[in-house]
Amino acid sequence: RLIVTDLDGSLIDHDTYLADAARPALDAARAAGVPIVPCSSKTLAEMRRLVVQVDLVPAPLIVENGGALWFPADWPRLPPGTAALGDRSALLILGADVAWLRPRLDLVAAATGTSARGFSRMTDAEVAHRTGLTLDVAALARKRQFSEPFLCEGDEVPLRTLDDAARRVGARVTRGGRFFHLTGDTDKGVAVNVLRACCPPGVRLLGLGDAPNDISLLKAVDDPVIVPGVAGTLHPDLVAALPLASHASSTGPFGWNAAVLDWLVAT
Ligand code: 2M8
Ligand code: MG
Ligand code: MG
Repeated sequence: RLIVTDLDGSLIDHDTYLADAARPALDAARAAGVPIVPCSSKTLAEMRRLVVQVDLVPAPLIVENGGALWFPADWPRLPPGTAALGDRSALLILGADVAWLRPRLDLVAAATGTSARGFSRMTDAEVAHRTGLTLDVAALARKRQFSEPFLCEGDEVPLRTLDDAARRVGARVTRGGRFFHLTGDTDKGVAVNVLRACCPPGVRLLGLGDAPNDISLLKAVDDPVIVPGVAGTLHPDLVAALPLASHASSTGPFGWNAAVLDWLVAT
């Protein structure tokens, strides 16, 4: 068994970025030897810090909305194409370099007549202000490698319109809790499928997520769970895309905790 989970709004609280309410389920998963694979919009730098803060057992990380799959040192099964990093960890790039993506964000903005403005045009202080992250962590969030988060302030532009324009220039747009994200031709689900292919056959995957960028993740797992958003309601796009998914009973790490404990008992 393996658990693949979104972070913000799922394992960790949308506003406080804490996982405290999920501690019982995190401990139960550790006791049962079930790895937890974080799968997020966050950068590798943010996620490596978070793994230490939440005290997760070393496991692969899916970073920047499926832009890359990272493996800790001595992970037994690496997919083909994975390259060693200096510290004995390893990285498989699935998406596009952010230097390739950034000019394409300007093309998407022009094609859709929007004000799309990415993280590279924001300071650490602005990102901290908009997210509630500390200045240090906001700096880590701006260390993008494979995606560019952006805002279209003042424009009510549908995700579909942005994604269509992005696909015409070889990229994609998805949506997290606060930002749109421009990526290469990848998503969280692509990364989950690569991970599954290098797991022992018959592995059963639980997946948890709360926002549109989690739809592909939830479609790629055996047991999908939709976590309600900040308002306590399920995102309608997720319910429509995943009619058979389970629904967590409450928002963020509280709902995550209950859903994971139930799954560990039932499977
Ligand atoms: C961004 O990601 C979240 C994911 O739901 C969002 O779109 O709201 C990213 O910039 C990520 O790196 C950052 O940690 C997060 C903080 O809220 O925002
Ligand atoms: Mg989320
Ligand atoms: Mg996320």
